[in-house]
Amino acid sequence: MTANTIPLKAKEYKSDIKPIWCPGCDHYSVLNAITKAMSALQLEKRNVAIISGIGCSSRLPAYTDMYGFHGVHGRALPVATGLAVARPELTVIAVGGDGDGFSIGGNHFLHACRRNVNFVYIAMDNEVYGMTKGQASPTSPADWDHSKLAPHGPQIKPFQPAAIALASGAGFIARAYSGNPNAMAKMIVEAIEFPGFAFIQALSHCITFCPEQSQWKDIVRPFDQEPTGDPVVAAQRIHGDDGFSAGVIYRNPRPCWPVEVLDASGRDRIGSAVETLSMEFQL
Ligand SMILES: Cc1ncc(C[n+]2csc(CCOP(=O)(O)OP(=O)(O)O)c2C)c(N)n1
Ligand SMILES: [Mg+2]
Repeated sequence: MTANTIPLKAKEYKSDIKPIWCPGCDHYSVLNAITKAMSALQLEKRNVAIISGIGCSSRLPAYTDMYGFHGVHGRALPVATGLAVARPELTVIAVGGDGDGFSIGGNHFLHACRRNVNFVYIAMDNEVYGMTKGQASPTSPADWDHSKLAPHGPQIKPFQPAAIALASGAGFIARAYSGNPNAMAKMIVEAIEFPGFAFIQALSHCITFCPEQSQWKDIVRPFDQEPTGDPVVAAQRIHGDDGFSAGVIYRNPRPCWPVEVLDASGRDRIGSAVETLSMEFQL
């Protein structure tokens, strides 16, 4: 911010497009938390890009007044990876749902954690495929029996985003709750300031297909310990929890790819990055 600039309020980071999320949907809170974080950091709108896949949650970029890309189901992370590699001066934030990020996009999640490109990923986890009318998702409880496609529940242990992020090498892992957008905004600020891939699982209640999630407001509580940089302690904390403790769990920076890793080896940063990504995505 320059000396004469009037500070931007959170609402000024929103677009004029009225969200079509259901009344009471917690995705509104995630939008509010993101714009509060932008205002707290006074980021210039032209220096922020929000990248999404497909889903109710993935509509979020349209509701902001920053650069955005509403992409293909499950592919927010490769797009965000490419952008963050090509334009390292930008603040890149990928957003999307639990279906988008952990089912069709699950493979990209593992490799984004492992690769450690400098961007933020906010997975808006409502434990359901909201947009397609309420099918079970990877994070649905095993006995969640509201979907006609799984009348006895999925009967599978839910995907554990924080544990999988840790095992895959993510350096910043947090769990936020939409019922507390101020705490979520603070976590987003910390995630943006973290040098590397930063993952936030944002518990975001789906009022339409999972009305029982309204109980989360009585269940979610803060982690009773500060973030750790020790992966063993983090694993114990994650596995010893029922998935409803919120806060930054793990913080352990390591060299970002490609800026620090490839520069250190004296290779051309963009050229090498494009070459490696092309091989991986078979371009
Ligand atoms: C390749 C492809 N497969 C399937 C779909 C159908 N589809 C659209 S959104 C969606 C799931 C959305 O769930 P989630 O990512 O959890 O977001 P939410 O709507 O719950 O916020 C699916 C399966 C699609 N659009 N594209
Ligand atoms: Mg969902």
